[in-house]
Parts: sequence; C-alpha cells; structure tokens
Amino acid sequence: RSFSSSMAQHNVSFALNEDQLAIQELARKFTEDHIIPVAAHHDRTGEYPTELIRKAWELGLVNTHIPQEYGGIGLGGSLVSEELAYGCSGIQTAIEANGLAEAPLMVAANDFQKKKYLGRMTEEPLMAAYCVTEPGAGSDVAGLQTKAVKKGDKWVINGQKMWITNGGKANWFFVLAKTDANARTGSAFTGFIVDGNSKGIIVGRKEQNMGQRASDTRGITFEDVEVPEENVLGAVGQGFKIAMGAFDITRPLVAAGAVGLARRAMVEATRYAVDRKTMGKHIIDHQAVQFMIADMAIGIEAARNMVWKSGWLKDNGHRNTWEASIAKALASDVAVKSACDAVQVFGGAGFNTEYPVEKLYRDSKIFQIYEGTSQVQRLIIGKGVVDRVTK
Ligand code: CS8
Ligand code: FAD
Repeated sequence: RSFSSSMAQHNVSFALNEDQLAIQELARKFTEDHIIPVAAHHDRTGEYPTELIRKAWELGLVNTHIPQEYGGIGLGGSLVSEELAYGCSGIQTAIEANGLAEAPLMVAANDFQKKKYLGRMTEEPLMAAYCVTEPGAGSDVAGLQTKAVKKGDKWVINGQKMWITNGGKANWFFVLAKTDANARTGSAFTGFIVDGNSKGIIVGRKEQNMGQRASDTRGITFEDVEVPEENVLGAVGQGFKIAMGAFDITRPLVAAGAVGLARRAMVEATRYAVDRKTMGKHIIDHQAVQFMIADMAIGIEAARNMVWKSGWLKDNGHRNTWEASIAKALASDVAVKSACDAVQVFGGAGFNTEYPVEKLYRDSKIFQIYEGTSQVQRLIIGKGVVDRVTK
C-alpha cells in the first residue's frame, strides 16, 4: 500500500481557527484586566464574585458550551477555562459549574427543556448547580440515597446533597435521585431539573474551604420538593448514565482549568527565578531550579494535549470517557506538582500570602478531588486499559 506524502509527517492538526483564537484572546484579556487584580481579595474574603461573573457573562465567557440555537456561542470551552483559571481557579470553578449543571441537559434534555433552562442562562447572568454528591456518597454515585417518588403528576424529592458548587446562587439545579431501589445502577436513578425557588429547598451555609475560596460550596437539603413530570431529564431510570455522560463533557474542561493553574505557577516561578539571585547567579541558572520549571512545561504541554484530544473526541461524536479521565487525572497531578514546586522556587516567599504561589498551591488540591477523585479517574482508566487489551 502506498501512502500520500503528507501521511509520512506528523500531520495531526492542533491549529486553532479564527473564532477559537478570538475567544481565547478575549478570555486572556478579561483575565488580565479583571480577574488577576481581584483574585487575592476574593481568596481572602471568600466573597462571591457576582459583578465579575456578570462582566464575563456580558462578554460571552460564561455558558460557552450552550449551542447557538439556544442563545449560546457553542465555542471555546476548554480554551476559556484555561485562561480564566490562569487568573483564579476559584472564579473559574464558579463559572464552569454552570457548564456542569448544563451538561446533563446537553446530554438528555428535550427541546422544551433546553429552551427553558439553557435559554434563560443566555438571557440573564444566572447561575446553576449540579447536585449529585451526598454526605454519605461522593465517589460511589451508585450509593446515593436521595429519593424521588411519583405522586400524581408530580415527583417528590427527599434527600441531602453535599459540596454543591454555586449551591447558594443557583437559579435551578440538576438533581440525581433514586427512583427504583431494586434496579441495577444503570436504571435505578433519574435526573431532574429543579427550580431554585421550589418549596422545600434548604440551602446550607457557605463552606470554608482550603482553596478556591471565591467559589460558593454548600450542602442542599430537599424536603418534599415537588417537581413536575416535564422536568424529568431523558427517561425515568436513565439518570446515572446522564450524570456520567455529563462528566464526559466537563472533565476535559476541569482538566483545562488545572492546566491554566499550572501555567500560572510556571510563569510566576520563572519570573521570580530570573530575578532572584543566590550564590552569585540568578536561581534560574541553578539547574535544580530550572529543571523544576522544565517539568512544569512538560506537564502543561502534555496535559493540554490530552484536554484537546478528549474534547475533540466529544465534539466529533466519539465516546471519550477514557480520554477525559486521563486528561483530568494528568492535569490535576500536573497542577498540584507545579504549584508545589512554584512554592519551592520562591523559597520562604512562597510560603507567604504577599506572593501569589501559596494561593495556587491551596487552590490546586481540589482538582484531584472534585469531578471524580484521582483514584476514581484511575479506576476508569485502568478498566479501560483492560478492556482495550483483552477485547
Ligand atoms: O460512580 C462513578 C463515578 O464517576 N464516580 C465519581 C463521581 C464524581 O465524579 N463526582 C463528581 C461530582 S460533581 C463535582 O465534583 C463538581 S466540581 C465543581 C465544578 C467544577 C467545574 C469547574 C464510577 C466510580 C466511575 C462508576 O460507578 P459504578 O457504580 O461502578 O458504575 P458502572 O458499573 O461503571 O456503570 C453503571 C452503568 O452506567 C453506565 N456508564 C458508566 N459511565 C458512563 C458514561 N456514559 C454513559 N454511561 C455510562 N460515561 C455503564 O455502562 C453502566 O451501564 P450498564 O447498562 O449497567 O452497563
Ligand atoms: P469519598 O468518596 O468518601 O472518598 C474518600 C477517599 O477514598 C478519596 O481519596 C477517594 O479517592 C478514595 N476512594 C473512594 N472510593 C475508592 C475506590 N473505589 N478505589 C480507590 N479509592 C477510593 N459534587 C457535586 O455533585 N456537585 C458539585 O458541584 C460539587 N462541587 C464540589 C466542590 C468542592 C469544593 C468539593 C470539595 C467537592 C465538590 N463536589 C461536588 C463533591 C466531589 O465530587 C466529591 O467530594 C468527590 O467526588 C469525592 O467524594 P467524597 O468527598 O465523598 O470522598
């Protein structure tokens, strides 16, 4: 068999088109002008960045993955996430959590639900939240206890959710609840869209977290909350798969946020290292220091490529669960290591709140926990390897 000459080269394209370059540039400039100047304030105070999110929304940097037919731009998710997280991953998480709440609708909503709930996100700067985790079940989604029971033409939801991003700010919630105690996992749960002003929703206090402190994380209790039949997502019993399908969309985006944080750590460490002198030279010229920075670059470039590949697969209609988990696990580890090493490069100053890297270190840790811990990603990756090798 003969191959065309182009096949002999590494002819895979990573070129961004004009629209992608434009939105990346817009997000970069917004981050530079608006996020970086206030990131330390929101970290210190834990104040929710309402005004900043409104500005980002006006520019089209929120809800980026809503398709054009429902008022969004349907463009640039991972590019925007990386840029926003470069400025502050707490603020990026608050913005991206909208995308997570919207993802089950992208997977399974009908046209009416999309128009009603995605449409309103593009008409006003509203927030939404994704309620899966509970006090007793995080990694083990199949173990969650919240129940929904059909009464007449309504569903009644009872249960407690925990660690819900945007919990105190949400106009509506995606809620996963058990609807059949006897069914297998894949058909035991149903996904609901629940209006934020429904009677019986009790919003807990804002949790005081180690990092990403601008983001609003709360417990949410559902006490006899009535939901109309028209707010069932997909079909009754399909909720687990819808919730998992949502992660196929959002894990690459969370990974993109981790890449943004790691890139910031690399930039801050490099700027410091070319300025700081010890033993007669700039510390960048001590190879031990330069190698820490080189490792950051290796991790960032590799992780970004996995973000783009896993996102590309999804955009082109391929199943990407395995690649999304690789992207999420790799980028999270790169973010934590890069932020940790950035503190090291700064020496004593790295441990101090006057310098930016201690915040990066605190912020980075959650990437190994939320949207599936690094261990859960490895469960998915390991199972995928076995399937690929043995089937
Ligand atoms: O329980 C799964 C899991 O993923 N756990 C981790 C949970 C998690 O990631 N939580 C994150 C909560 S959200 C959050 O943290 C937000 S952070 C703030 C916002 C940040 C934004 C910047 C598991 C451990 C991977 C698997 O659980 P199991 O119980 O072992 O289920 P399985 O047997 O694998 O699957 C059961 C059925 O579901 C089907 N399935 C599984 N995955 C998928 C996907 N798409 C479609 N269907 C799926 N991805 C599977 O095929 C099974 O179906 P069968 O018909 O039974 O064969
Ligand atoms: P557990 O599941 O109890 O895990 C504890 C430890 O055991 C972890 O290290 C885990 O990796 C390990 N472990 C568990 N099972 C296994 C296994 N089978 N094999 C190997 N190791 C295992 N959830 C939402 O639904 N919506 C949100 O918006 C949201 N936002 C969040 C924001 C923040 C700031 C935080 C902290 C959490 C958020 N979460 C959200 C919840 C998050 O997804 C869970 O905390 C996470 O999935 C882990 O669940 P867990 O805390 O119950 O830990």
